[in-house]
Amino acid sequence: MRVWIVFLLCLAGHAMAAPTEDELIVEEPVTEEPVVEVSPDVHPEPEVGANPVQVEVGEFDEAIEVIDDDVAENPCLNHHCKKGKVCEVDESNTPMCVCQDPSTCPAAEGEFEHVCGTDNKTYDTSCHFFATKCTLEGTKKGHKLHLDYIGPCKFIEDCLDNELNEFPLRMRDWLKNVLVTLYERDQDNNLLTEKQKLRVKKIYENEKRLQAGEHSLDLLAHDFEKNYNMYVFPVHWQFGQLDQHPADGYLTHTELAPLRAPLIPMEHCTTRFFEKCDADNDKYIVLEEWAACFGIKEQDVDKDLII
Ligand SMILES: *[C@@H]1O[C@H](CO)[C@@H](O)[C@H](O)[C@H]1NC(C)=O
Ligand SMILES: [Ca+2]
Ligand SMILES: [Ca+2]
Repeated sequence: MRVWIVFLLCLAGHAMAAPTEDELIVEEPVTEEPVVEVSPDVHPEPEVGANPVQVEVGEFDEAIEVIDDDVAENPCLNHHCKKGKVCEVDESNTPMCVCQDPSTCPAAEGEFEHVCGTDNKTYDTSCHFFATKCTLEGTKKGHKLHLDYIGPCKFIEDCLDNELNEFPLRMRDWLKNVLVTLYERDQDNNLLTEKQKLRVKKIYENEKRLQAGEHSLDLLAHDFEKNYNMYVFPVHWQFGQLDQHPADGYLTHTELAPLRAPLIPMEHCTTRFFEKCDADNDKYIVLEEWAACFGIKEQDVDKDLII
């Protein structure tokens, strides 16, 4: 249970950090300058107003392109490549993206930068991982290789059936608490849209709401039964947060990564849970599958709730 709270605090920390960092930039633009150098492997700075879960997306999204502010004569300066690739010019000075040599990736500053691939191999940093994946492009091995989780590969114990059933209980409660925390902190910075705020307001102001904290599984199950309606929106909201690249109603492995990757080392049922979520086993999780995973009834699945 404790790990969920830590995770929540980490995410909430991001939400808090974003505006503070921005204020610093506004007040002291000079001190920020040396850090402005942008390269594909630098972790993107959280934007003000970005959702904390979303903030992490850049780290895992293979399709996301890094925006470089410098525009100059070098055609590469304005040419964006996806993760794992760098820009090079050919003989006619035309920019093109080629696989990055993993040895040119900045060295890891610590074990926390290591990532574990679905090949159960530890990569020094996500840069090393994506550069390696790029060199395997077009091969079956490369197609199957994904970033599995944050941190070095480790032994992850099997998830037992009864543990698997507990997982959504805690995750649902956690999603609800993330939203309420965002709402509480959202007085000035728009982490939520007006529509979303109204929906969370109802949860926030409900006196019967189970407060954040450690709760027994019995209590969580009881609360879900009694206050079912409070869980419907948070489950939809999380789907919308993840389904962004593109927002097409399908969650890919890459889109799920910002939620899944940090969770796996802490919660050994994560992988099995999301595998089971893809009920028809087509590698995509659609809203209906997602909602069912969290115990939301079919008749309460509503695409309009995501907006
Ligand atoms: C993955 O690697 C770790 C560390 O090397 C090892 O302990 C673990 O058993 C491996 N897992 C699988 C499924 O092979
Ligand atoms: Ca999508
Ligand atoms: Ca599916």
